[in-house]
Amino acid sequence: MGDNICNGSQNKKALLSDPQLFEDQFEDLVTELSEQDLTDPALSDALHRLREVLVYNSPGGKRNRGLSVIGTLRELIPPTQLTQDTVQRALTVGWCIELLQAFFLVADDIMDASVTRRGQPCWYKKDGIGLDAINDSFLLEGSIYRLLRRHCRDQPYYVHLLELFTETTFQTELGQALDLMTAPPGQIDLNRFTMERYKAIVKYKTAFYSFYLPVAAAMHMAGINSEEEHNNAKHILLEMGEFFQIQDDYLDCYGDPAVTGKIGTDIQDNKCSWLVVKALEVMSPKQRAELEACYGRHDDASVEKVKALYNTLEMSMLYHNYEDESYQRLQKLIACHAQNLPHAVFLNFAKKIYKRNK
Ligand code: DMA
Ligand code: MG
Ligand code: MG
Ligand code: MG
Repeated sequence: MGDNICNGSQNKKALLSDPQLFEDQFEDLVTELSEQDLTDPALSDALHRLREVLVYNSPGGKRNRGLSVIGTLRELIPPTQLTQDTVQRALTVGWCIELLQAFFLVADDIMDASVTRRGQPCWYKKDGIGLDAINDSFLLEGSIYRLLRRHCRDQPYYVHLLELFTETTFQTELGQALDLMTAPPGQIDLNRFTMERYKAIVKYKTAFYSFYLPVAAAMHMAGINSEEEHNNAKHILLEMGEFFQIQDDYLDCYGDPAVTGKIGTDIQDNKCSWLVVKALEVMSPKQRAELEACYGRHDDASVEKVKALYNTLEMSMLYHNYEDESYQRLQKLIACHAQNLPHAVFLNFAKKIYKRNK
C-alpha cells in the first residue's frame, strides 16, 4: 500500500511540467534549509530569518536561469535515461542558480541604491532590514552550497559543480567591481564610457552567471566535461549574455516598471550603460557638453534632460536595430560553434530573451 501511494504521487509528478515541478520544489528546499539541515535549537531565530530571506527574495523572477538547467539536460540526455531523481536534482541545481541570482540582487540593489525589485520593495528597503541585508545576501549564497552538498555530493560531477559555482561567483564579483568603479558617484567623466569597457563589465557581471552557468551545469550533469565543448558553448552563451545586459540597460530607461518590476537608476548612478556608450558614439560635441552637465545626477530635472537627449538621438531605434543585428549574428554563431551540442540548447534560450520587455 505504501508503494501504491508512492507510485501514485510519482505518476502525478510525471504529469507536471518542468516549471510546475520547479515551483513546487521551492517550499521543500526552504524547509530543508531552514528546518532539517541544522538542528541546534540555539539557531532557531537565525533559521527563521533565513526562511524569511529565501521567501522574500526568490519569487517573482522569470526563472529563465533556474529552468534552463533541466531544459538543457533534456536536450543532452535521451528521455529514457532521464530518471525522476535526475530531474529532481537538475531542478535543485536550477534553484541554486536562482539563489545565486538572489544573492547578487540583494547586494546589487544596495550598491545601486535601487528602490524596487520584482514588483516589491528591495529587501534592504524594508523596515528594520537596511544594511543587515548584506548578511542576508551571504545566507543566500551559503544556501547554494548546503543544497549542492545534500543533493549532489555522491554524484560524479559534484566537484565540477562546486568549481563552476565558485568560479562563476568570482567572475560576477569582478564584473560588479568593474561596474561600480566605472560609475563613481559624483565624478562625471564621459571618457570612461567606452564600448570596450562596457563589454568587459557585462561579460563578467552578467553573461557568465546568467548564460554560461546554467548550461555548463547541465553539461557536467550529463557527463560532458571537455574543455573544448565548454569553450564552444561559452562562446555562444557569452554573446547572448552581452545582448541580455544591453536589453537590461535599455529597459532601465525605456521599460515599464509595472512590467519589469524595477525602477531604473542607471542615469542617476552614473552607470556605464549601453545607452550612454552608444549615445556618445553618435552625439555632437555640443550634445556631449549637455550630457556632461546632467548625467549621474539625482535631481529629476537632470534625469529628464538625459532622457530627452536620448530621445533626440533616437536611442530606441538604435537599440531595435542593434537587437535585430544581434539576433542574426547569434544564429550564425550557433550554426558555426554549437558543433556537437544540440542547437536547441541555444535556440531555446534565444527564443526566451529576444524581444523581451521584462
Ligand atoms: C546586474 O546589473 C548584475 C548583477 C550581478 C546583479 P544591474 O545592476 O544592471 O541589474 P539590475 O538592473 O537588475 O539592477
Ligand atoms: Mg542594479
Ligand atoms: Mg548593478
Ligand atoms: Mg540594470
